[in-house]
Amino acid sequence: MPQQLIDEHARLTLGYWGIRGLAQPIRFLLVCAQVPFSEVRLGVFQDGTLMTEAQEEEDWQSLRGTLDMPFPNLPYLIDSGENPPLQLTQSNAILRFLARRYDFYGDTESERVKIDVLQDEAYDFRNAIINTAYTRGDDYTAAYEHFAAHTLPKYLDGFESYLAARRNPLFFVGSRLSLVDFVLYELLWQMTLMVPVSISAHTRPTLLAYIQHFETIPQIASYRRSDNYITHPINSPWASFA
Ligand SMILES: N[C@@H](CCC(=O)N[C@@H](CS)C(=O)NCC(=O)O)C(=O)O
Repeated sequence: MPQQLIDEHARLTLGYWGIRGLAQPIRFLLVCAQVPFSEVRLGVFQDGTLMTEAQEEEDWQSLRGTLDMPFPNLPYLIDSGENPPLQLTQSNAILRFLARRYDFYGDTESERVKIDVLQDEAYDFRNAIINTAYTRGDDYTAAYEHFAAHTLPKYLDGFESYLAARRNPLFFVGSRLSLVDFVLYELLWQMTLMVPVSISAHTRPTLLAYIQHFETIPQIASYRRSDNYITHPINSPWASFA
């Protein structure tokens, strides 16, 4: 049985592994929207202890069979306030749905285009991170070195110069939070741990200031101190970078 974090005022339920992964930007968005949500966290027992790889797969397969969705996957979101309940998968579709509903999708068509481009750029970046983080065994060292020397600088330099050229470099689009801030903060924060020198006052000061500002947003600051906040694992516990 997966861990259930029930908020009795919630009409939304987010299902995912008990890790940050693809769900973390969705969690940040809901927290900033101040919307109550329940969570089903797979791979974790109710008391918070981790399951084995075999147990977590069994946990997911038995839940999967109960989901009424055309493409069952993790993360999923169920809105039981709709009739019939709205059920959706695909992390980016979930983010866009919530961003439209809770006003994190820009103010103009030009901003929405920028958000869409950045969301896809971020997804490419994440796939590169994941390919490295999940390279297991002896191959990890070479994969990591290649990532740190070639792949990472390409993405981080892109984001650094994009933000540095903006009038308001504390947000990726416009002058307020949009869905891409939840996605990009998560990936940039991860990089401060995976490749520590990659974002610092000397290397990429605009990205560092961006991360620091995001963490001062009151809802984010209090979420980071809460019991439900996951600091680790970022990826599956059995990944090389977890
Ligand atoms: N494109 C999908 C990818 C979803 C995905 O790969 N989910 C992983 C966890 S990060 C999973 O374990 N899915 C369950 C499965 O593959 O059966 C998304 O963005 O939501």
